Amino acid sequence: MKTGFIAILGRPNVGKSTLLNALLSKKVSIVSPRAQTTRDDIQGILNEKDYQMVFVDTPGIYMGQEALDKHMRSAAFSSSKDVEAVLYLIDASEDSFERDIDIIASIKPTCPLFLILNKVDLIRADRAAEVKETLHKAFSDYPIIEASLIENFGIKEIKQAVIPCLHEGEPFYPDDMITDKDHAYQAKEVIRQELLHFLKEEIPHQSAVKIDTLEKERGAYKIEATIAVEKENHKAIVIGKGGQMIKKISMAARHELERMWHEHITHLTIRVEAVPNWRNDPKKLLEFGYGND
Ligand SMILES: Nc1nc2c(ncn2[C@@H]2O[C@H](COP(=O)(O)OP(=O)(O)OP(=O)(O)O)[C@@H](O)[C@H]2O)c(=O)[nH]1
Ligand SMILES: [Mg+2]
Repeated sequence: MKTGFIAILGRPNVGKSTLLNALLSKKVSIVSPRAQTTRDDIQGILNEKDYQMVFVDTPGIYMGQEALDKHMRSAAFSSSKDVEAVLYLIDASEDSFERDIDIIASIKPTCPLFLILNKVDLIRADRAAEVKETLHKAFSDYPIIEASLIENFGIKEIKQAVIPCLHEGEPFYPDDMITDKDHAYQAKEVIRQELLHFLKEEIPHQSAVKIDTLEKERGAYKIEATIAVEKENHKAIVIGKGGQMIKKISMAARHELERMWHEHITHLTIRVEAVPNWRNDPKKLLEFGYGND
C-alpha cells in the first residue's frame, strides 16, 4: 500500500478547506467567505484501494501579531515539514501575486511542491495564462495545476499528481477513519462557521468556542457549548434581541452537524461569555484549544 502526508498551504481565503473537503468528498473542515476561518491543522484521510493519503488543511498564512495569529502561522508552516508533498493554493482572481511569491520562496520544501491555481472560474482564460506565466517565471520547478474547486474542476488532477510522491508502507490510520479530529472539535468548528456566517465585522474573529459537554444518549447527541467574545457589547450582539441570534446560530450548527455526522442531535445549547483579551492570554488560548506555541 502507498501512503503519505500532503500539506495544503496558502494565504487566507484561497480555498484550502474547500480543497480538503473536495478531495475527501466529505465535509471535515469548515469553510466561509471570510478570511482566517481555519485556526488549526486538520487532517483528512483519503482511503482508496491502493493508497492512503493524509491531507493536512492549515490556517491561512498572514502576518498578524496577536498570540492567536502566531499559533495559526506556526500550525501552517510546521505542517510543510515531514510531508511527502505540499499543495500551495493561490487565488487566481487576485491582482498581484507578490505576497504568494514571497511565502512560496520561504517554504523551502524538502519534497515536491505543486502550485494550485484555484478560482479560475472567476477569471478569463487569457488572464489565467498570464498568471501561470508569472508563477512559472518565479518558480520554474514547481508544476502548476489549474482548479475551480466549487465547480469540482482540478481535483482528479491533484490526486494524480500526488500519487507518485507517496511511499510504500503501512497506512497511518484505520481505513474507516476520515479525520483526526473528534466530534467535540467538529462541533466547536461548526459553531464558529455559523458565527462567521451570521455575524459580520470583527466579532467572529474575536470569538472562540468551547464544548462543555457532548454526550450520546439513546442514539442522539446532546451538546453544550460556550462562545467566548472579547467585549460585553459583543456578547449582547451574539445573543441578539430576545435570544434570536444565538437561537439562529445554534439551529444552523445543529443542522450542519446532523448532515456531517448522519446522526440526530436533540439539544445544542450555547452560552455566551465575555472573556476580555482571550486572544493574547496564553492560559485562555489553551483553554480554547489553541496550544501555547
Ligand atoms: N469562485 C470560487 N470560490 C471558491 C473556490 N474555492 C473556494 N471558494 C470560496 O472561497 C471562500 C474561502 O474558502 P475556504 O475553503 O474557507 O478558504 P481557506 O483557504 O480554507 O480560508 P482560511 O481558512 O481562512 O485560510 C469560500 O467562500 C469558498 O466557497 C473556487 O474555485 N471558486
Ligand atoms: Mg480554511
